[in-house]
Amino acid sequence: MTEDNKLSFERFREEVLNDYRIACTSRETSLLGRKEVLGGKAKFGIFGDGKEIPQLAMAKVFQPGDFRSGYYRDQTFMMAAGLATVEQIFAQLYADPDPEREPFSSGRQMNCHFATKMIDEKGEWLALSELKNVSSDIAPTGGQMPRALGLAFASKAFREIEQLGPFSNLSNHGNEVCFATIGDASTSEGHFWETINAAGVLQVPLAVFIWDDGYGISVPKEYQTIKASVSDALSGMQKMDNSNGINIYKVKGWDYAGLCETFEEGIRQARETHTPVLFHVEEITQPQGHSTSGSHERYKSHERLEWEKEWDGIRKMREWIIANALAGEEELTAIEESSKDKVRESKAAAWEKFNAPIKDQVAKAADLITNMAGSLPTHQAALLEIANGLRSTLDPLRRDVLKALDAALVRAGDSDTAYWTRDYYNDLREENKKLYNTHLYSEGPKSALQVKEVKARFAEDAPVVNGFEILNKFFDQLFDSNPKVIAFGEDLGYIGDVNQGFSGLQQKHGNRRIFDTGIREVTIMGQAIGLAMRGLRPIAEIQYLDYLLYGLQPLSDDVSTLQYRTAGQQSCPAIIRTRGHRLEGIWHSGSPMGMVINALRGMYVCVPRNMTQAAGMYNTLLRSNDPGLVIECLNGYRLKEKLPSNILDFTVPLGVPEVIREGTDITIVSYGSTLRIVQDAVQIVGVQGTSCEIVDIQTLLPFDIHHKILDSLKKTNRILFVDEDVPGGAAAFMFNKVMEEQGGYRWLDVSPRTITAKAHRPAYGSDGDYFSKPNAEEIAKVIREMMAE
Ligand SMILES: Cc1ncc(C[n+]2csc(CCOP(=O)(O)OP(=O)(O)O)c2C)c(N)n1
Ligand SMILES: [Mg+2]
Repeated sequence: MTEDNKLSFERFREEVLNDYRIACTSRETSLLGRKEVLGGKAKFGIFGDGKEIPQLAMAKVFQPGDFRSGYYRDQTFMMAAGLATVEQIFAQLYADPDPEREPFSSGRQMNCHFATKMIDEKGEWLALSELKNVSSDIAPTGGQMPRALGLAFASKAFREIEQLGPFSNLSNHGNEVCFATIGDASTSEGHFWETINAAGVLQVPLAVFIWDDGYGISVPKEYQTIKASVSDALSGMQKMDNSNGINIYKVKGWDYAGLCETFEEGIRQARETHTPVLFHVEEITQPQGHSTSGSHERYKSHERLEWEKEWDGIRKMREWIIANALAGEEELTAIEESSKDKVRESKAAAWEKFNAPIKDQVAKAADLITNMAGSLPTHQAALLEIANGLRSTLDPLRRDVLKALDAALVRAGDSDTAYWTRDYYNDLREENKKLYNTHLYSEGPKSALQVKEVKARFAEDAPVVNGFEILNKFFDQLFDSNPKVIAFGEDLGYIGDVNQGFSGLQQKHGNRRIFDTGIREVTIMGQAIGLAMRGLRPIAEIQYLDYLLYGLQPLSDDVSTLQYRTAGQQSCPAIIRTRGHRLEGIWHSGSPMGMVINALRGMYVCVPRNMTQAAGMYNTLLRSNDPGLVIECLNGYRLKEKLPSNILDFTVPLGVPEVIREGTDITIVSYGSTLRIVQDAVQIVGVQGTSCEIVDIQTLLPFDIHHKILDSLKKTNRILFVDEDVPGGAAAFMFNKVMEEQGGYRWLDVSPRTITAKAHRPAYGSDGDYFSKPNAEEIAKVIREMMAE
């Protein structure tokens, strides 16, 4: 052996032993983690035992700039990539809300749901091209796949859109690969198939790692997958020399050397040629079963359990190290022992640090209550019992402190001696609010609510054009001025969307920035998510509001929760554009706004009455980090509107209703297409002299943040909420907001009403519409009744 050879052998040996150490450390983390849950120190545990070896290999090819979109089995990858410590993993297991100690979710997510910081406190993107990036994990199985497609697709955008060249902080010419991990059973989800098909069509650097342990909780893969093999089932998607498609590899989960080799080859191709790759990693085990919620002895055969022991990846890696003379028995045993010690120490440190602030709170609260007891003889015994109860609580939590303080304050009433206790109680309430109730939306300068209002201006001779032409002119100027904007959807590219908002714009701005997609709403949303998380500004279209349901899951589970679940470390400023409310038939005139706003807390929901307002809302959203849904009026594209002269610069503030008709007798609150029906009704009652004030709420989320509706109600003392949703839908939401939150009930002379569509979907044809949706005559009748009451 030459000196050089010796050196490289020694380096190789060290790398392997270091990997072995990480594998042992990770395994011990899983074993002790489960014990912590069963012993009552944590509520739930799910771990990556059995998946250690492939994740070591995966981490080797994961480079700065790359992204991971995975699921709860990836702790070994996180450790090997230098993105998680054992102490942090235990901090998350204990739900430590401190962002320093639990950097993935500040205690908001279950354990092994990882993330890395992508934006700073001001909402500016970090230099992602230099960082190893982990998009925040979610629990819904397969939910990581649409996002993974989008993260990979962003690389394609950065490589192919010339104007994005200067953003080297975000991408290095699109060389970044998105690593998606998924379990064998989760590949049964439609999300998986839709993603793989789209990736194969689009040719994006997506690398999918399937951890095949043969089970989805208790259900074996024979019940999940054709031929019980996802790679066999996918084989027709294999890329050929003259076709698109994906590269498919099969590799054994215990074969350390084979895994390293296979991943290196597949990832190299994905990085260079943007060919998606799928690694079917078979023969993986689950030493402790699925999670702390069950035991796999209940559903796995004796033979299977024995097989899992024999084919345990760490055991196989150990055998391989010895067979290749990289280390001996003794050296490996020493590594195993020291790994165990390290995990034990880290676990203890995490527990200690998690408890320290709570212990302080317990001590302070108990002292305050004890002091109060001294000056309140009638309640002394009860107060001392509360204080002592708190002091002797085993493993107390923040809520125990608050419960004790609350109980003590109830006893003390408004006595002066309770002053400091009350003060402390209020401080803690504020502190806990910060820990648990922040970051649903963007906070700070990138909040959509911080965007300054700029009013639309109209020249004296402003042209009056069709609604769609307003949008078309707006999008044209937008694409001229903002290189980060990308728009896509079904029929959006070549024909410029079904209502011509983008007509002619693909020809002008290029098919890399404005393009058609397949009919696949889930992954259209995924593309939007990935692009937005990587610092671009996607406008993704759902062709009709009725089909938003197909894309609702990623918006609800992923987009809407992202800022909250990362405590503000990641943002997804995607804009989802759709059209709805009123046209024809069961699936082209829906207005399921209650469903939308209940599913999408964490997004803003804009319901513009015309296309000018829509443009202003797009402008507002584009200046912020908040994700938004904009629902254009399907029957409004051919209505005439005046073209503003500052179409790219004016903004519609979110959460600020507009009084579009002043009146003194009754306030009618509505939005979108329904406003035109309301206007007809107002004409009818006007004949009899009733003066109606019409308020356009403009956005459902946020809703009337300055209580402008209350101002109107104070004047008219009558209020009616009208929309086209089902009974109890968004009209009930508006009613609740004004009555309860704004205290509107105090200003009522007659009982408030809602008018909605019928509970069934709207029937086809003009009569179907008239008798399914609210109509002008019906609204007029209710107004008359309210005036007579
Ligand atoms: C949409 C959805 N359905 C059901 C569940 C409950 N669930 C959590 S994990 C799991 C099984 C997943 O199995 P697999 O994909 O093979 O991953 P593994 O846990 O075996 O690594 C199920 C059914 C879920 N989290 N999300
Ligand atoms: Mg499985």
